[in-house]
Amino acid sequence: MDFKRDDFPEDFLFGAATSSYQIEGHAFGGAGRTHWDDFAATPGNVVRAENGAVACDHYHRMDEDLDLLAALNVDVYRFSTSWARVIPDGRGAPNPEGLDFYDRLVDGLLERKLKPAVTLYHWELPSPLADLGGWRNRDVASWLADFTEVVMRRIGDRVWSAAPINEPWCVGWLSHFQGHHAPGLKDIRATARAMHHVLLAHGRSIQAMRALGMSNLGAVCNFEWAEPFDESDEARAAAELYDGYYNHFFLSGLFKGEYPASVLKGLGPHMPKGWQDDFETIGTPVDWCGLNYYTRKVIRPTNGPWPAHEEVEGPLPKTAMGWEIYPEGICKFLKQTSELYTGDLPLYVTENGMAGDDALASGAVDDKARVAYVSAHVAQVRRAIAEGAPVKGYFLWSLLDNYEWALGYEKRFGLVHVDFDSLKRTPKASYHALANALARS
Ligand code: IFM
Repeated sequence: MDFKRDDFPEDFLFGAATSSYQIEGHAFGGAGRTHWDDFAATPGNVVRAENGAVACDHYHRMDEDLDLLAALNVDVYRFSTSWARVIPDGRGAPNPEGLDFYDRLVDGLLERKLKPAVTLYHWELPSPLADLGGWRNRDVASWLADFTEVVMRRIGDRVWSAAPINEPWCVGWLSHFQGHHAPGLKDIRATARAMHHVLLAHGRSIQAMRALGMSNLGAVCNFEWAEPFDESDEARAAAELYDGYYNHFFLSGLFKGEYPASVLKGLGPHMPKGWQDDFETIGTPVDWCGLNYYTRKVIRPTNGPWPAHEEVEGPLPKTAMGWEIYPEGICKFLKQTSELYTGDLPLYVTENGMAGDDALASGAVDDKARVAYVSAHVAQVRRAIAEGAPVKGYFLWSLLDNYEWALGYEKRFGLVHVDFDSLKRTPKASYHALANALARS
């Protein structure tokens, strides 16, 4: 890496991130069924119909993985709790084994002097709640608040930070409009409801944690820079609309108590009754804001129905996801977020990283491309700080190669290679480079 810990302010934190369904092994420990199990079992949804039943078997290999984190010299571990592991039916009786697992995880982190940063929901909705309409049902806000209380009554006294939901755009748009993620809907009415309810649930979950006396609570959104295909007014408007429902809808709801007019033009008629009255709950104050950033998209107009645009392949070098590498975007979003929405509130880059063609050769993985990607993005984080953005941390996605959702185990984002047959972990060159960069002198 071409940076060192000393290049950053004393209180700047480095971390690594994962999520429950992507690494734990959902078949273990009494976890209930989730809509990802159902989605993956439906032909055509996921590469090779793979699911998270075993994943990285982190459930049984937690100590080995926490040792890897500690030796990486990071300060924070961002992980998520599986709703169906803790409450197998989504509501009702908790699973003691599930709560014990997260209890051990938090203690294991603290023993290693790592800060536990928990996300309550990273996408594996319990199937019985999906049966009731999932994110389309307004009651999801109460269900999430109840789940929050069960988890935080157990670990809330020891976590360093907490956020209710990872990437509301993925929960709302990607899963209900594009159908790429569970529950795999392509339905504008479902989308409008899910995009609003995800924020309502966020607010209720924050309130539940405040009621328990917790602090350092935040929101984590994802961002993609939207680039117009050409100079035309039509292309510019298409990119602005993409920017609206991807990058502004959620921040605007959380921090301004309104949704962008351009997005309401399409979603407005499908919003749930009385949505305008929910902003007080949605805007329940938070202590920080997290940004997940990977790429930009080039957008061109089409003649179809709203939103009447499409993504086209851009000219920049790409990762194994086919995503353009555009480090400047991370600086732009950090500055824009503080300027337009969050002011002095601490910002964290809660995810950044890349999928690579990371083959094992003679027991090692020489992922130079990832070292270059991380170095370039971290340089832009430094630039954002120099230009006034209150950025307090940067977290790598991901510690381990893991279940990349609809792409199964094909795409490798890890600093640590995982052989999905033997489950052997092999730290990649990027892991060693990051450990060196973060070593305290
Ligand atoms: O793997 C995902 C993660 O679950 C959420 N953010 C983006 C990552 C890479 O696609």
